[in-house]
Amino acid sequence: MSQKPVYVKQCIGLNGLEKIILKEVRGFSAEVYLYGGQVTSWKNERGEELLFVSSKANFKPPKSIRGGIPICFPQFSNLGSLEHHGFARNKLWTLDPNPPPFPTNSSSKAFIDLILKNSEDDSKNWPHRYEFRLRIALGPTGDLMMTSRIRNTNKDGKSFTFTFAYHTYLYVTDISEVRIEGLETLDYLDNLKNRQRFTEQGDAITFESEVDKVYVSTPTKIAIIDHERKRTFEVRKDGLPDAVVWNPWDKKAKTISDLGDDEYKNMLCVQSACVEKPITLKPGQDIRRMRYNTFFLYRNFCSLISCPHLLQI
Ligand code: TA6
Repeated sequence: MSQKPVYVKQCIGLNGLEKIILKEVRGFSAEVYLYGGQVTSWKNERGEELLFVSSKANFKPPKSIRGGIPICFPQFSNLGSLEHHGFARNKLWTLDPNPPPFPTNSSSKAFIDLILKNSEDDSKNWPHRYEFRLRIALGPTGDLMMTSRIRNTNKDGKSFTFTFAYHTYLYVTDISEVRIEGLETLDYLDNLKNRQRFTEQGDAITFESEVDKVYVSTPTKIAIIDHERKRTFEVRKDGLPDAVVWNPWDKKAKTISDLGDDEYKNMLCVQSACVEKPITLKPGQDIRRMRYNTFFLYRNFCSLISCPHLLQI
């Protein structure tokens, strides 16, 4: 008798931290740590890693894990008294044992819901009650889908405001041979120049020095083309108007203790985000439309990939 496939498996990862493995029958897989609610691995059917995680990453609280897909909430960057990129990436999330089912027209069985709620700790710098439900799913064709639902559960009648990003580190073969399509001619805020606003000139975006830009009002589809590996990542997003592009290049990389000196060559952050116009939620209100799908396309097989159903949770 053939064994039933296991789509979701809970186990112990590095330094005793709990992690969950998602697997699809054709061999695609992803790994998620409860610490940070962070995806740390996403592999195609050939077992090739698609995300970058630094060889010097600390899988040890309270530092966040350098690589994969950190969740930046309730702030992206460094505004006010909160820690850089917010606290969600430094928290232990819980696994919902009974997540609401996927819509019937989606065949994904490899998915989990993680939950993060306010704690005493957060209250010092961000005195709000919230419930953050993060669905992470591996589609039957290997695409990675993330959906965030954030609800204001304040009992004191207060609204709260936040910014957000899926801080995705993609693995690239050689950053000098990578091109991004979909952001050309758009406005961006340059983090290297005090967030001044500029307009991107020219064709596709390529890399030859440090880049740290917040592209605003971006299209729902962005392509990242890795020439060396003949691979294209396609990002599709909804409810996340901005896209942050970051590569520290050589000098900055040397100042980041949990990043190897040369590792900048193999990483590119393309983040689906909401930065320029923060989101405000009234008590009882929630936002469900912060969706993010990433596909990998091998150039010859592009036409085989179609957009899966976007889920409602
Ligand atoms: O997303 C770009 C950025 O905000 C950069 O300015 C850079 O500092 C990076 O994130 C990493 O931040 P982290 O707090 O993870 O070291």
